[in-house]
Amino acid sequence: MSMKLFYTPTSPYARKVRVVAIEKGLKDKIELVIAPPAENPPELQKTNPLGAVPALQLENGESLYDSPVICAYLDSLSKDNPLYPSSGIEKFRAMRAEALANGIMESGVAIVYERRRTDTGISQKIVDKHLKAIDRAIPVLEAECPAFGEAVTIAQIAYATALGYISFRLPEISWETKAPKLAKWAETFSERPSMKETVPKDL
Ligand SMILES: N[C@@H](CCC(=O)N[C@@H](CS)C(=O)NCC(=O)O)C(=O)O
Repeated sequence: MSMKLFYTPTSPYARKVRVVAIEKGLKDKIELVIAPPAENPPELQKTNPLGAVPALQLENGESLYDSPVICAYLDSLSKDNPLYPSSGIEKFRAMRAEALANGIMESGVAIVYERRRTDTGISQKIVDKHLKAIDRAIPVLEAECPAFGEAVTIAQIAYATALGYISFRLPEISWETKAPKLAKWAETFSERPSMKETVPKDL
């Protein structure tokens, strides 16, 4: 029995996990199962009571969520290509980077959900709040990216998948024009097989 990853092809959190799995050489150990949360798939809800993707079912039937927990677990499975520094302030900087990327994803997803609402009108106040958060986060990534080394890290994977989601769903934000160094780095990073294999697409 292999591990099972419940995911959707558009979830940026799930993409982060899938990129981690590929970069760690664990792809063949994980069965990918599409589980759109809106359809209330019982297997997903059994694996993650919150009903959100990504959720990972381990070989012993135990489950792990949410995405930072899954990424850290997958990283721990092999010593090759370590993605998280093991100690010191570096470890917490990596966790902070992942939190920042997750926040960008949350704001992006919130804007998309808000715009799709049909029950009441769109709350421009909510949309603006999330747009501003993304606007404040992008310069932080722009300032950090020149220090990225050759080795792939969780910060790079998290940033690349967060930015990929914004480009996919909210291209009008046009973060690339506001952060040229980041745009160049992201373009190069997007050539990695792990990124190419996980490009978001609607079902
Ligand atoms: N903090 C979670 C967020 C996961 C999340 O919000 N996933 C979205 C899809 S992009 C989802 O499943 N939403 C549906 C729901 O929560 O019911 C993580 O990092 O994994």
